[in-house]
Amino acid sequence: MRRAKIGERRWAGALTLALVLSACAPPPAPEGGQCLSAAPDAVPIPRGEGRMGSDAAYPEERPARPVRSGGFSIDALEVSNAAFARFVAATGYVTDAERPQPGFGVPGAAVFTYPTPENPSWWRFVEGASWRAPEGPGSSLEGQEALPVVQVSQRDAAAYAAWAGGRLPTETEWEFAARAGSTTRYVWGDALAPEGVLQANTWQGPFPVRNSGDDGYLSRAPGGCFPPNGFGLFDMIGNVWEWTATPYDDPPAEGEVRFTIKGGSYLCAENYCHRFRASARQAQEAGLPTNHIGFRVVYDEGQARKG
Ligand SMILES: [Ca+2]
Repeated sequence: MRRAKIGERRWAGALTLALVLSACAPPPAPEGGQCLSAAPDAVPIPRGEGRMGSDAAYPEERPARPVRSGGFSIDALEVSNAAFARFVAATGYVTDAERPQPGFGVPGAAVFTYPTPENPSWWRFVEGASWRAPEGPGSSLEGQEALPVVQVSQRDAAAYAAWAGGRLPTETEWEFAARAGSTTRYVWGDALAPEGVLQANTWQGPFPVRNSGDDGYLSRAPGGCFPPNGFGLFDMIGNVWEWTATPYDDPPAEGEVRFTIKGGSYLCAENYCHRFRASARQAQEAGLPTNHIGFRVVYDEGQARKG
């Protein structure tokens, strides 16, 4: 009974976000559009000192502070549908979205939907949505093997990571890897679209009513379609948010544990969720899968990627 109430509350929160709109001109379209044809090996991240957080962005990113991290390897790409399918085939794992959802009593997950005057929310619970059908019944993974897996809970992501021989990154590890030593506003520089070229899969146009797709994608993109960061990691920024192992609330809040997600997604726009930056962070309830959150895996020294 208590679980149902938690579920109702979390969904009510997700579904009643207010619309915040402002006018902004999208940057010019990128050129090329070359994507990787195969997933690279995990990338070793050297130990070192860096910065974390920001005093010049959202309050939750404060304070800017020095950190030491590195000494692990991290997937060069977000975990793909093909990789997650191998995990499920090998283990028989059943994801949280494939089980009855708290407050609803049926399997399903949150799906982004363009708002209408009748329904101004952009997150809707869709019965039957899961990693196999990210947008719900009628959607599938056909032709989407290289796209990042979504509709996975934090538990699902951690289970995959363990099977793959690693674990989810902490927030510090993730941000250290994403920055790759950069100190600029974005990991690629101070301009969102240097020389007119967009550097990540985000949203162009006024969110949530119109996505111009100027970056080439209206939704998720295959891994590795945008330039890598200084460590050779792709899509740390944008495409899908990424689960970490770091709880968001300190001390823990009442109710379901919320974890920190990083990097922003294809739904982050200049006028809303300006979180396509390494220090940006957001809270996500551990058991709430959506179609804009995925993950990648880190491997400690001596561990090798499996699967
Ligand atoms: Ca990402």
